[in-house]
Amino acid sequence: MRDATQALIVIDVQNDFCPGGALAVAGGDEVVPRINALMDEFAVKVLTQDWHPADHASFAANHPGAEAFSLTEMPYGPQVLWPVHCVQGTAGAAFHPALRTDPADLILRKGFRAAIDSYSAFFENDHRTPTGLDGYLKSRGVRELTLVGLATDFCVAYSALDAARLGFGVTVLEAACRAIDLDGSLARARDDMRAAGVRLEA
Ligand code: VGL
Ligand code: ZN
Repeated sequence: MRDATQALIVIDVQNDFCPGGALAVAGGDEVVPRINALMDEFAVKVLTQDWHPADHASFAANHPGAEAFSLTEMPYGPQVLWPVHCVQGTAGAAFHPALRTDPADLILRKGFRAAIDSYSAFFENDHRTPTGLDGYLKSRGVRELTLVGLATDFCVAYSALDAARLGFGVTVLEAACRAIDLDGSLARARDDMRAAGVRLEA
């Protein structure tokens, strides 16, 4: 068991990101056994949940004529338009049924404002609106984070980059992550994470 300065952050292990889901990540469900085992190693455990209203601006369906996986410009910068996914209260937004959720100390929901997406568990995509997770972790004395989950190149990477910027020591366990890999996004995310001092481990 690691000490209470170390937290496990499990990003978005939800049905819509697993095979058969609305925004399925290849092998997304394969991360579950490793994550379940890791829960016993950490004193502090946080799960995040992508949690969008049906009228969310990140959904291509809410931009007439736009294709899923195309890019648009939002007031806060470029934004990928996704298939409708992780709508609040739907089966797709639920955690993978085999994921252990009972050991979690905190379940943090993000992306619940219609006008702004939130890949990171720390800040929405304007890089300014906080989710509150930084304060939660620091007030509990956490200094080191281990990140796992979905997807490596979006919500995991954005969370890792913000966490490093906020002063946490950050490790991403890549074997317990899976990527979307849209137009080279995985290679870019790995480069960005390494450059920010994030440790990438198998
Ligand atoms: C995610 C795209 C859209 C993720 C969430 O969890 O990586 N990706 N919403
Ligand atoms: Zn989303």
